[in-house]
Amino acid sequence: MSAGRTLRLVLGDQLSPDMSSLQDCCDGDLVLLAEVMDEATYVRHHKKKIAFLFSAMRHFAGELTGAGHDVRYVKLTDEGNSGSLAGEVERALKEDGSFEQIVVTAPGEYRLLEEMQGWNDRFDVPVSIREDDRFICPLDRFNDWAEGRKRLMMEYFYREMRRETGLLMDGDKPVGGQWNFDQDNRKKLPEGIKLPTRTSRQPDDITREVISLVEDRFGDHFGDIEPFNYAVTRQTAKNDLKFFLTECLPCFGDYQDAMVKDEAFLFHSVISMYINCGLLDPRAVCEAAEAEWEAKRAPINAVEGFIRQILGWREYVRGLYWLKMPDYAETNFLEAKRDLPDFYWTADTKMACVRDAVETTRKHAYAHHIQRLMITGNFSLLAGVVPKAVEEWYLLVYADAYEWVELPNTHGMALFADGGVMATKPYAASGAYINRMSDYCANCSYSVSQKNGDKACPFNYLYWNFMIENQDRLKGNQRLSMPYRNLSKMSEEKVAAIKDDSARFFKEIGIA
Ligand code: FAD
Ligand code: DLZ
Ligand code: SF4
Repeated sequence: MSAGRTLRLVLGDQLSPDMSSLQDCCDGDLVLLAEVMDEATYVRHHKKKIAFLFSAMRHFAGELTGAGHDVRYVKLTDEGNSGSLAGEVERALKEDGSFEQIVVTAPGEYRLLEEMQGWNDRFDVPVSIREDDRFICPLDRFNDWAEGRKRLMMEYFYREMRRETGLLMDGDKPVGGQWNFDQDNRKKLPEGIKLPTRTSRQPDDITREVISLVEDRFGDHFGDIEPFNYAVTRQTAKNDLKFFLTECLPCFGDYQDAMVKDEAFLFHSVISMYINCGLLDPRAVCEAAEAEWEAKRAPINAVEGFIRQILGWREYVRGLYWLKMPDYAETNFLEAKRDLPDFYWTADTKMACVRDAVETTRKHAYAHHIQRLMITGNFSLLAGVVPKAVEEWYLLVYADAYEWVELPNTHGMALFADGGVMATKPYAASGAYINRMSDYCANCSYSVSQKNGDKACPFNYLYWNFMIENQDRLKGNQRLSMPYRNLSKMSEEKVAAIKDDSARFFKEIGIA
């Protein structure tokens, strides 16, 4: 039996023509997309993130219309725009009273799901919220996997996903004889190595119009809007993936953790914003990478490393988010309470590594994983910045950020605010790690080899200050037995110097 005429709401990160809310779309149905102030400002998103999404939404509306769908597209500046998604659903229902149901694919953020769950009471027609089927692992499957496990280790989840999808499998064995080639993937970038040349593209008229709109309405948000170089259509996103597969994937594994001043992208794919908004399909991306290995165009450490990020980490954090929310966001295991330093917005800091990570973020609404985890994330962890402030920063500065993926990565992986649900120990590191993986320290005002004093690299004393401040909470962690043994051997003078340097530094940066 037909459900009758249907209003189908599509969100800005749901730009996939085959997803659950559109699968049974038929003649007479209306697809609604709306640019609304509520979504553009619930956090003050980076200008480039808003421009990217609005332009991709407008192009997607064109794609749907071209495929024969009836589309109602509400621009931010349209007269009568109510400013909210619920308001736009309400307006569409009022203007045409013949809809018999509303269908939507579940959003990627808990706050919006909660709101939508109340829509059945708000509207006169039933609202059906369908599972987001653009992931490889359905949520029920993740929950089954998690059920009864003491520890939710990504690595074991990933192996099950490999078995279930057959990706990089030879029968029931992993190809190459190992599940994980991470130990091969920690090389510093050698001098003189040629980096892939990324060409720039000219924004089309739609993107130009959106850029003006964003400058006009969101001009005081963080970030540079131009140059604007991201793909905003499915085809151009596929072109970017192709560029990655041919030009970057062979070296992706080796230099996955490397950092270089003024080189934002290195051998990374820069496709997270496309997968997360629906322009690329995660399974198709993994299969395309696997084909590169099969054709002997890319080595196993690169292809396995890349597929693990998507089939493993991406699916894992999504499952974990929905399993643990809403309580997950409220924990603060380390009782961190300092403010987020101003330099997260201004990049005005003498720390060359932090300055580069923030500048990259400001320019591109992008930074690669190790910058996010081991520079800005590590700094916030060591400095004890309150998780909510750090999470808001990550959610608004990156073009790929939605809470389902941002929160576990920030709250769990970077800040250890979940007390070890995601990571077995905090990713705390001193300047030595950053020096090993980057060229930052050679051009820094601080000295990475000095441990104390006002010339010393702040990461060095902040690392030990972190261990001291969190001794009661972390001493029992087996994986931290070595640093705590070392701490116990430190002289009182050394411990006092660490505390003094840290206190002075916190004062200097305004977060004492
Ligand atoms: P590549 O390095 O080329 O990796 C390939 C793909 O793997 C990515 O496009 C992405 O889809 C996936 N991937 C890699 N690592 C992760 C991960 N840890 N979790 C989920 N997917 C992953 N990623 C987001 O998509 N959105 C976020 O809001 C986000 N916030 C983060 C916050 C912190 C503190 C940290 C440490 C990581 C965060 N990540 C986030 C994960 C990762 O940093 C980005 O996915 C990656 O940097 C995107 O760049 P890329 O496309 O060039 O990725
Ligand atoms: C991020 C975002 C922005 C900036 N603007 C819109 C918008 O105007 N309309 C819309 O439908 N979606 C937008 N989004 C994406 C939503 O915030 C996203 O769908 C939810 O956070 C759930 O993941
Ligand atoms: Fe960063 Fe310290 Fe190196 Fe400076 S010396 S770049 S602060 S790790």
